Amino acid sequence: MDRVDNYPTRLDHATPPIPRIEPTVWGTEAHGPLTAAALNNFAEQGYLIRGDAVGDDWLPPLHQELERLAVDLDHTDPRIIREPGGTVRSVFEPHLLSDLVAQVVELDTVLPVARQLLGSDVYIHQARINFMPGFTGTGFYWHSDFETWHAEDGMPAIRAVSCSIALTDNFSYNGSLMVMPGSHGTFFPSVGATPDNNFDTSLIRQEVGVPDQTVLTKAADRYGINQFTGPAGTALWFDANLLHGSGSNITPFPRSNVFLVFNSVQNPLSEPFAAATPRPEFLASRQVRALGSAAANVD
Ligand code: 6CS
Ligand code: FE
Repeated sequence: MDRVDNYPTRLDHATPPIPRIEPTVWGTEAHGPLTAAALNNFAEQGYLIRGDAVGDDWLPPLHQELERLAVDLDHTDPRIIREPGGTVRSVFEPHLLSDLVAQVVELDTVLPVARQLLGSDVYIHQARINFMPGFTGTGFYWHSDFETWHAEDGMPAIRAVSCSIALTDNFSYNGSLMVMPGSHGTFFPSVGATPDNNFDTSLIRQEVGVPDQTVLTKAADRYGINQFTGPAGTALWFDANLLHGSGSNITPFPRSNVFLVFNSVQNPLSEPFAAATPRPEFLASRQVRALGSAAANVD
């Protein structure tokens, strides 16, 4: 039986933007800590910022864990992504490599928010630490995460959310994340087939699957651009399909964040929609195990 692809992308010709089919918010005020006003704001903007996702007391041990991971991991481990100059850019699966990061996933300030937004039990689709080191941290070009997760990982629907927790102060000038508020309501197909083993390069510099400059110009005119800044411990929650990116960091101040991507257990990965082979488990988990003890109080 041919499956339905609601978001065809990476074709050999340009196709028009596709209005989003799924809701952005699946749960209600009764299902978690976010108020109806916060949920409405997330539905409209595609993101929200919550202070104190991790308390100040968590930050020193988390920093030590980050340093340990960057040093302890075998330098050939594929989960370590390095900047062109050799400094560590990202480490994937930190929640499996560090008990402390695993505890962050299940904090009352984290897991219940993911369940409420996605209206179901959730699991970690992908987790990473982005180090964005001082002076050498290079940015991430504009993109929708869902475009990659749909094309290369086989994520069927837009029912996933990212939680980016600042582990260092995120200033406007040290490579902070930029978002186009409201852009999550439209899927922007890209042109060009996925090369084999695309992730060998896309995690350093994504070139395939990104909107072209005409689309980005129209999107920026329509939605504007907001920057995520905040003290260490602040969380940025953003919808899987929100256009975002970040500049490089030429300041002495690192911008380290831990990214936790929650996917609904109702939205398990299937075969890639626009790639020859699925990406490895550390980039896109196919082990759908509902997080936390109590089953979510949502249907
Ligand atoms: O390819 C991915 O899954 C990752 N790439 C980017 C630029 N953001 C989302 C995700 O972590
Ligand atoms: Fe991204």
